[in-house]
Amino acid sequence: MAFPILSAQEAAELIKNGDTIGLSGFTASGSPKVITEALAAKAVKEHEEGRPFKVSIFTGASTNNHADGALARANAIDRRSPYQNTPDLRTRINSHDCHYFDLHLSELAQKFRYGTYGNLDVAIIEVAKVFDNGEVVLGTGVGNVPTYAIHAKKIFLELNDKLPEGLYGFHDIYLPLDPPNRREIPIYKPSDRIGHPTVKLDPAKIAGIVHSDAYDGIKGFTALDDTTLQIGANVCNFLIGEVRAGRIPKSFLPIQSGVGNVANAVLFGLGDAKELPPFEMYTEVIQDAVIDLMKMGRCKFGSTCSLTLSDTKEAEVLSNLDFFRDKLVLRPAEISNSPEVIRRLGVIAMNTALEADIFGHVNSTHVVGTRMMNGIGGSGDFTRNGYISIFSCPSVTKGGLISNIVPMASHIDHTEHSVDVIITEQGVADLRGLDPVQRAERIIDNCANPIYRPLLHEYLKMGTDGRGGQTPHSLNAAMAFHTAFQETGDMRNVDWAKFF
Ligand code: 0RQ
Repeated sequence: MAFPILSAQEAAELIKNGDTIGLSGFTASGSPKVITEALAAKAVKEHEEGRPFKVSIFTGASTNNHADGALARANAIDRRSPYQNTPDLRTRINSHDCHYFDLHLSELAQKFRYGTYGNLDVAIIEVAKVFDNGEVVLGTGVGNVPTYAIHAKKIFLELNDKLPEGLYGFHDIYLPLDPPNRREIPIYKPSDRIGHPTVKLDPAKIAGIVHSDAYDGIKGFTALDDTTLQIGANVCNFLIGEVRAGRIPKSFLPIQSGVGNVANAVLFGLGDAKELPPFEMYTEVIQDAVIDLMKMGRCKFGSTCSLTLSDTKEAEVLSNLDFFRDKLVLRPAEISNSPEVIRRLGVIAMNTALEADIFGHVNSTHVVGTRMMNGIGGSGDFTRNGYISIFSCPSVTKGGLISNIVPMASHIDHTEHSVDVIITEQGVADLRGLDPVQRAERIIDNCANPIYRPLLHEYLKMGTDGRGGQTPHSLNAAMAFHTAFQETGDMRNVDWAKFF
């Protein structure tokens, strides 16, 4: 069957104000680029002519500047889920121009299939190849494509000419049955394949193919510095200690690693930690550092939802696909992030905190409790179900004006019940088996920056001295670090005397 070839503008013309759209991709990779740019241009024109134009956007995770970025600048996004990390969209979310709901990534597909979020008018899917029967080979990110493909009334394909057909075979597309008919997802090791290399689309739904050769535009990471290098070393030393003590098997366990500069540094550390055996990953994102670890033989296999690689690293992988063919599998988000599989495999979950409080609650999403940064992403899927759940972050931010260890987290994404270990460049706080006061002492002594330790100890003492309770917060003072920062720009200006 010959599918219509459209320009990006022609495709955008077929998308209406109020439509709900599902986009391919995950954490930028594999997201559409040219139709979303054209849609943003259409929105700008509609707004200039006095007509409303906004669409709802559902994805696998974050997209790129061509999708979230362009559409946010055009103020064309009404509703958005489950994750984003684009500065322009962040601004729209925090100014209430866009209704963003922040969701565990593993949950979206099934909720969509049950109709929780309504109908899906359009899916825009980046592909490496289209077969005449409507089957497609996806690009470097899968996200929720299998579900969006079923539910969308019409589908536009972005056939990206830079994606080699050799990507055939890297994907493992599997849709679980939904409750009450769900059976086990039969993955028993990261490299198990349980599905199909292509997504089978209904050819009647394919409204057109748009050619593209655009890159996702993913930037490399900030150069490692003393702080991030030390965090990476502390994580690795902790893991080595766990293996020596027999709490992690000598053969090791699969690793999940989050996104960002800190996660990148942790991965870098694993390259050097030769006492740990070569390892496998069961994760949602594979970033540049993992590709280097594969070339070094340190990472044997990666199960992931996306290859979130800088443009140069992506080009390197795409031109050496045969080397990576037996080392990578790309899965839908509900499988890469499946709580069932994560728990079964015993995944070591390693994610990043914006701030952690002295009792072990973690804020990954909200700056000073109010401004959305990115979203919870898959960090909750892995943290709640991991074999060991580790959070790392620098002890201070903005040259010490902000302590990332605070009396009470200003927003909580991961509770004390799920967080096993907190690690900063100062050291490691292993919280397992400790009560709240013991946890607080360990986090303050091992993880807080020395410039904040006395203030944090004083806070804890105020609670343990008089107010009691198993988790001895002083509720009137619990947010004093944050209010000191808001009022004076420096958390060190907290004055406990004001409270007692
Ligand atoms: O701001 O860029 O203005 O300097 O936050 O901080 O230290 O560079 O950290 O890049 O590793 O990202 C939690 C955001 C960390 C990320 C977060 C400021 C700091 C800087 C970034 P600037 P760093 P990273 C897998 C799992 C949630 C989703 C997740 C994230 C910026 O890891 O989004 O884990 N995680 N998903 O200055 C105010 C604080 C701060 C602070 C840092 N306490 N207060 N600002 N910053 N701490 C992937 C997926 O789910 C797809």
